[in-house]
Amino acid sequence: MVLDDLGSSLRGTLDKLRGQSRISEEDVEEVVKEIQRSLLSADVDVSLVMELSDNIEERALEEEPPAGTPARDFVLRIVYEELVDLIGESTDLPLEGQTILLAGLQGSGKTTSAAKMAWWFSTKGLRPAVIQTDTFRPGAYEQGKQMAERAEVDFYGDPDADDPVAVAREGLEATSEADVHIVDTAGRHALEDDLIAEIEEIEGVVEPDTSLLVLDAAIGQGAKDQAAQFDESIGIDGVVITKLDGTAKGGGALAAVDQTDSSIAFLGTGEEVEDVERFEPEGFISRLLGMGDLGQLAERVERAMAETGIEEEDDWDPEDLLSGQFTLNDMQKQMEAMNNMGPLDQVLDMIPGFGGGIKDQLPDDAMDVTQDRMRSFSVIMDSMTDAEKEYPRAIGASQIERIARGSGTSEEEVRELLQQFKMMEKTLKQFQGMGSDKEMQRMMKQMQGGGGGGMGGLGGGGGGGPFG
Ligand SMILES: Nc1nc2c(ncn2[C@@H]2O[C@H](COP(=O)(O)OP(=O)(O)OP(=O)(O)O)[C@@H](O)[C@H]2O)c(=O)[nH]1
Ligand SMILES: [Mg+2]
Repeated sequence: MVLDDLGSSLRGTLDKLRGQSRISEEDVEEVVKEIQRSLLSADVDVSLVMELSDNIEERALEEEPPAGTPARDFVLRIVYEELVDLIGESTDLPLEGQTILLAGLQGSGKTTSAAKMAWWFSTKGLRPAVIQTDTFRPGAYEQGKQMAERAEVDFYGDPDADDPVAVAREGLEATSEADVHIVDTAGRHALEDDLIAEIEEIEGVVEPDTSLLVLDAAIGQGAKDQAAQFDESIGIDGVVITKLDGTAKGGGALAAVDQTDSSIAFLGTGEEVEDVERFEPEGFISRLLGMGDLGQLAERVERAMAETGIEEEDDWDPEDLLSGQFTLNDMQKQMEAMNNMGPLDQVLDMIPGFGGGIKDQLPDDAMDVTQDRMRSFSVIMDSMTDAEKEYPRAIGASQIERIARGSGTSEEEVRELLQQFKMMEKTLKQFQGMGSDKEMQRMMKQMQGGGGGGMGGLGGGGGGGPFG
């Protein structure tokens, strides 16, 4: 995937900041250098890299982190925001009738992408048609026809024609019953005047709603000039990056996005018509930075808060689980909210730093709170004082008796709740401990070499969704 390497190296650098509350100039420099290295090795345009890193450096040094925000999170957010700013939203393609024109050099993947996109629109309930205007390359008609058949979409082409503009005109008429028209064009080895002239003419006849530039993921610094040329002649609204299933990172295409002030529409990830993804910047960058799926997390938290009536100012955040101030009060809120968010192990997946199987090391029963138990826990906590919820460790036998009586439950159930609380607290503490590099390395070593020695208390396997 694009920029995948950036994720791992950058994550390593950022993890060094874990546990620090202030960030030094040297730290910022190191992070910025790492970002530069990664982006450059992913073929991202040099001037673009410089601009991006300047912005990150400036903001990291000048902006004041919100109170209580760890340095790592603060920098992570800046890096994230700057990348979102650079890459932007996915190219707007409404799910309705429209005409899309594909442009690009020879072999960039236009014909394949035309069929893929047609297939994609057909999965959305629309009726697409592919129009093959490539009269330049022998075999183009046959290839386009076969791809369209595989995608099970309408197709128009003329194997004997030699005027692409006429084919485009006839194609639109012949496929007038289709909703979405995708017009494929011929490519050339390099940017040549006749290619530009031809596509300008086709554009004039087709009058596309959207013109997409198709780029091979392996494209390097040449992307910028190509994008500028096509943008000048027909106007580029978005980019399709193909062959991301190969080794190339696709970073070069970002220059085209920047140059045309456009965005990425689709990613091609294979030779079959189904090997296509709509580009999603948030999930993409979140994964890239090892931040879990930020967009999805924000959405879920929002929904959960709406459903449980937790007010915004309560500021409930799954990351509180790792903040060290875990109280019964939190547990009550969190359990309610999580109940609406789905299984705890899924929620943990979305917390930065919790991916990569770390949460699989949680003991099964730490997460094992069934719906029924949660309900009874909630009733029990309603009979506790605020002080008791803040300092559950101070709850003694006489209070247990009172709480059981007040909530109509048994003392055993109250003890069970306190037990559960301790277990969650302990587990979370363990993960907070992993924050420091040394501690993490020590645990990793034990896990790898020691036959599970040091981690002996922790069972493997995530365990089924306890809250679901
Ligand atoms: N692995 C992989 N191969 C792809 C992808 N997209 C296209 N290809 C392959 O790349 C080659 C060129 O793709 P085409 O779709 O023919 O490219 P084009 O831009 O139409 O080429 P011209 O019509 O000659 O300009 C073909 O062999 C495709 O199978 C992709 O996402 N992944
Ligand atoms: Mg083609």
